[in-house]
Order: sequence, then structure tokens, then C-alpha cells
Amino acid sequence: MEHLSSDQKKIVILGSTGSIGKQTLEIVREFPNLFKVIGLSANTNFPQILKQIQEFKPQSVAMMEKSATMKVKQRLKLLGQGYKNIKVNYGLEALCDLAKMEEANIVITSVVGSIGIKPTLEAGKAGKRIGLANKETLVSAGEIIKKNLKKSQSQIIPVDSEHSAIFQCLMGEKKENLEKIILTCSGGPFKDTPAIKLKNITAKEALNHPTWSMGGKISIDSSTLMNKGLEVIEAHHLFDIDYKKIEVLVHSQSLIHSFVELKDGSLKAQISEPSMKIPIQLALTYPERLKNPTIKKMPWKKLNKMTFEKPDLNKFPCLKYAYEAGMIGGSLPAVINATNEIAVDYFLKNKIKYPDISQTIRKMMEKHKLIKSPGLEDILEIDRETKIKTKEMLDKKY
Ligand code: MN3
Repeated sequence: MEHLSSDQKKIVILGSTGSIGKQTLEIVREFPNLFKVIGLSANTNFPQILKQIQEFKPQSVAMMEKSATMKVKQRLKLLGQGYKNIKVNYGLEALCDLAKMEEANIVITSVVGSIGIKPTLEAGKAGKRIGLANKETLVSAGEIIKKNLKKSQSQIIPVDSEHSAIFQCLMGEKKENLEKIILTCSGGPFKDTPAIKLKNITAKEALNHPTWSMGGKISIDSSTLMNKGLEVIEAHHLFDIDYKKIEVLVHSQSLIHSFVELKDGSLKAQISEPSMKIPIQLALTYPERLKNPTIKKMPWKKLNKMTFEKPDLNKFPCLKYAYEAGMIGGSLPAVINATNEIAVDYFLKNKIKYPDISQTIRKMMEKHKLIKSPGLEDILEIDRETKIKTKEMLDKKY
């Protein structure tokens, strides 16, 4: 057992108490000889991260909130000697320090929202492999991230199921042979809800996703199709492909996680049970694959019942806005992303109605003065400013 430890991959998980973070730890738990967790971070969930610290004994921990940081420190002190050397810090700076930890081989970025931009950039600059599960980063700062990645040894392996599917379909294919990407989409819980009824939807209903169990923000994004919109922009950056060659197809069973169409007319798809463990594990093991007994295999009979249809862009305008923002580019994707973050937060707190989410995004897009090629500071400033303006607008409305 011990002799393998020199090949052990050292892993940092940004956002370890969220859904992706926890599943990453499940994989580490399954293969203790292959992986060692050296850094963990969470927003405020200190009971959960304390459990994780006790189990995985990382070198370093970052919390986003100061009071949670203090609680973690106090508890570790009580736990005694074995925990004395674990560093616990807080804030964005601490998150960035984790992302560039010298010993780290792989950084899983599963924090939610534009807070992920800086740490992802730091991991990239430090030449780490990035298991990217934070879509807001590429949406808001795709060009900047890519430019920085080119200068280092860093590589992004997408953890989002659709992008992992595309990545897998393209393994062994030449870039110039890629003709088209077809992103599949579950359609969310309101696929068959009449448009007229959308205004009465509650946060509780929207959180009830048909095929995936996920965090609050992404569940709402899935229901508005903004999630797919963000994924379209992400795919454009990850695979260097024109927006006109990215199509979205509603496939409610979530068995085909995306397709690629190749130059010769061949269509490739990646198919599996809806589980995030395959993409997460591949991000850790690529180019190898591992047999993992906790991953369910798919019975072929399920393939008998697959359906595909076009998304309804009038009922779910967020997807249309995301395409538009992506094609215009510059600072606009950062604006729709920041507006969406606030609008979703307000909706989750029952402060606004469901259709307000898309309407607010439209309004902020129209108000924005475009910066054609923004730098990192511009993006961070636009993110901050847009969030403040969105709050002002929504607070005034209700
Ligand atoms: Mn996805």
C-alpha cells in the first residue's frame, strides 16, 4: 500500500462541502492510495468541513466567512496535537493560496459564482490541473483564463457533465475535425408547465430538479435554462468553437450527456447514468480511467426510452440571452452572470417572482456599456457593480 504513495495525486478542493466537493471526497475515500487531499475550502459550513478535516487531514483549510473560520480554529484546538499544524485562513486570498499550493497536482474548483474567477486563474498560473466545476469563471472571464493557461502547463478538465461528455467524445480526435457540439439539457422541472403559470412558481418547486440533485443556485439555473446558457458560453471557450456551431437539445432522461458531430458526419455521444462521479473521477485520473464499484452501470434497456426536442426559447428566454451575450462577447457575459447570481438569490429568498429572473437579466444587458476586451480588473469591477445595481433595481421594485 505504502509504496504507491509517491504516485499519489495531491488534491485541493475549493468548495468541499457542496455537492461536487462531497462527491470528489467520496472518490478519494474509495482510492486512498491514489489520492491525498491537501486543501479544503468552504463558505460557512463549519460542522461539515470539521468532519472532512478529521477524516482527510488536509494541510490547509480556507473559509469564506470569518466567524466560521474562528469556529473551525477553536474546534481543531480542542481536537489536540494531530491538528496543530493545519493552517486555517479565511477570505478570497486564502482561497487563492489554496489554489496555488505548491504540492498540489489537481485543483477542483467547485465554488459557486464569480468568486471562483481569481482562484481558478491562480491555479492556472501555477500550472495545476484544474477540474473545473465552476461555470461562472469561464463565462465571465473565459478569454483571460485561456490566455493565462496558454502560458503555463495548466490544463482544464471539465467536470460539468455536458462538457465532460464533449471532452470524452473528443479524446483522440483532431480539433479541426469537430463540426458541431450538441449540448443536451434535461429541460428542468417546468418543461411542460404552461408559460402562463410560470409567474406563480415558488422557489421550492424550482428546486425540485427531475434528474439531478444539486445545490440551490444551479437548480434554479437549470429550471430557467440559464444553466444551459452558461454552459453554451463555457463550451465556446473550452472547445474553441463558434456559437453558431453549438446547439442545445432537450433530452429529459439525462442519459446522453452531450454529442459531438465530426467532419465526416459521424455523431459521437457519451452515455451513462446521471452521476457526477464519472466526470469528477475522470478529471482526477485523465488520461486513465478507473473501475469504481460505487458508480452504477447503465442498463441498455433504458436506451429504449430516449426523447429529444428543441428548447422553447420564448418560454425560457435566459437561454436566448446567454447566446446573445456570448456572441457579442466582451464584458456582456460577465453582466448576465452577475445579474443572474443576484436575481436567483432574491428568488430563493422569495423576494422576487420567477419571471423577474429573466426580465432583470434583459434589463441589465440593455443598460450595460460594453467593454470589448476587458482585463481581469474590469471583469471583477463589472461583476461587483452589476451586482449592486441589480440589488438596487430589485429592492426598488418590491
Ligand atoms: Mn451541466
